[in-house]
Amino acid sequence: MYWLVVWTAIVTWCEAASKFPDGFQFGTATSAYQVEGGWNASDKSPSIWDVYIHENPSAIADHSTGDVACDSYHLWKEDISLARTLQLNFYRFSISWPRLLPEGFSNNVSEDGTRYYNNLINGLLTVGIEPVVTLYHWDLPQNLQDLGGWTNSKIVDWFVAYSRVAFTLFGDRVKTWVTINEPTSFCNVGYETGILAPGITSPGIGEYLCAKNALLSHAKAYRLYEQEFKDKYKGQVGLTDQHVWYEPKTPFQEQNAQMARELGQLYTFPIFSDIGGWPPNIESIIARNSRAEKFSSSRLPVFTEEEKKLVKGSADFCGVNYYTSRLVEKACHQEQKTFWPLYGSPELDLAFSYNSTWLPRYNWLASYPPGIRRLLKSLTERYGNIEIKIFENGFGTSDASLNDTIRVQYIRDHLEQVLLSITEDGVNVTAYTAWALIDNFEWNSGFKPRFGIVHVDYNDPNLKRTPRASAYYYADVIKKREI
Ligand code: PNW
Repeated sequence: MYWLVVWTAIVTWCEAASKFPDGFQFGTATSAYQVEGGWNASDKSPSIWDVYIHENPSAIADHSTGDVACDSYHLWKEDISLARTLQLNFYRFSISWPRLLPEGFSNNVSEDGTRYYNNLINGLLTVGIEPVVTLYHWDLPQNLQDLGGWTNSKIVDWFVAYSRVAFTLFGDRVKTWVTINEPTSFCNVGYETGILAPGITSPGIGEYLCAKNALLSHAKAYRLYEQEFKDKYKGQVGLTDQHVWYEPKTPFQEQNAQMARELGQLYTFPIFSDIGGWPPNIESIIARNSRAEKFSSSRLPVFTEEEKKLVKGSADFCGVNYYTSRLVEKACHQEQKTFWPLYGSPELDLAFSYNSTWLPRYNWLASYPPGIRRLLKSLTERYGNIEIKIFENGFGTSDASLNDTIRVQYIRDHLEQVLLSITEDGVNVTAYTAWALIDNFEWNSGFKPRFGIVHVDYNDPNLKRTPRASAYYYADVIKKREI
């Protein structure tokens, strides 16, 4: 009898330990340029990606374009039925700004664009899946780029006007809004190194102008929702950034790892810290570097007190996209300190690498599941009990096969760490998102990397979608709510 009681207690404890709490939500994600196609359908105007890719075909590994991609512009019903088969709690997709507002400005709202997103939203809701909508996933209207894009402070007004249109049209049904996806990615690759659209190379200047304008755009859109829509629609608004977890390469590098983590907070600290504004250490390092380089003021634009207040607290959740981790050390050679956030930091004089045991690895993506737990813990230690939503996590392969055991393992191992964050570390993480629902256009790597839990046959004129083993695995996790 005694043993039976002990045994039942152990079983119950194990079950509780492997179960996700009630209310925890599982979803998958995609983004407009990566799946929609229909690049010039109806009155849609070109985005910076359409222009960049048509003008620089050699910038893309397989010289492909997102002109057709997965043709979700026409095949959205198929995507919904996949989401339904998987019994997703939510599906995260993005609105193409130039599809909804062909002139970039809010004077002209596209009827076709509106219809397309209404169909998608209503279709998801009909099968019981929550639409989670990203307003900006890197496809800026080209005409706004011609005016400076994210380096022009006027973008704040343009973005808020666009947000107002989206909140007005879809806010009765969309309850979770992501303003901006991964400013760390598009500000750096777009305006620092210039390796992706719009291809502006302005290291140390461009990415910081973009950073400040992205934060203000997000915050003003948040305040708009808070003031004019929240009472009525009761939704949540936040931003999601990509986070790399940094570990010291040797015990002597602990301080350097901390500085890398600090720079990784460029978009999180201004929103969630008590004091607001840029992370102070980073602000002073950039000011010092700028002085040494004979600039008359810091390359990192300052926040006024009013702007700090506007940004501080401007989120109902903290969106986290996590894929990989890095080891940090002082850079010895000039070429080591390039390509923040994956290879090094010119600003901090740091070089990054990965541990050869972090497997599987696909290009930059070295799998290190403990990194997500450490990241979540450090965010919570730093900013208190904030709600965290993991809005992207996933693995790419060059192998297109349906039997993707590597991806199953990657998702399982990361989910396990997320669960430990909840049960052991008390982190308030409420959502997990597998990137991606379907194979799609992976930016400058073209169609070769497969990130989908669902395979897309690009040789088939109908772009047939077929669930992989990872899709069945994930559906089972969602159904049982455990790993
Ligand atoms: C994200 N990193 O980009 C994007 O949001 C997606 O559009 C993209 O397809 C996906 O991840 C897979 O690459 C990232 O440096 C780019 O760790 C770089 C990193 C992470 C995500």
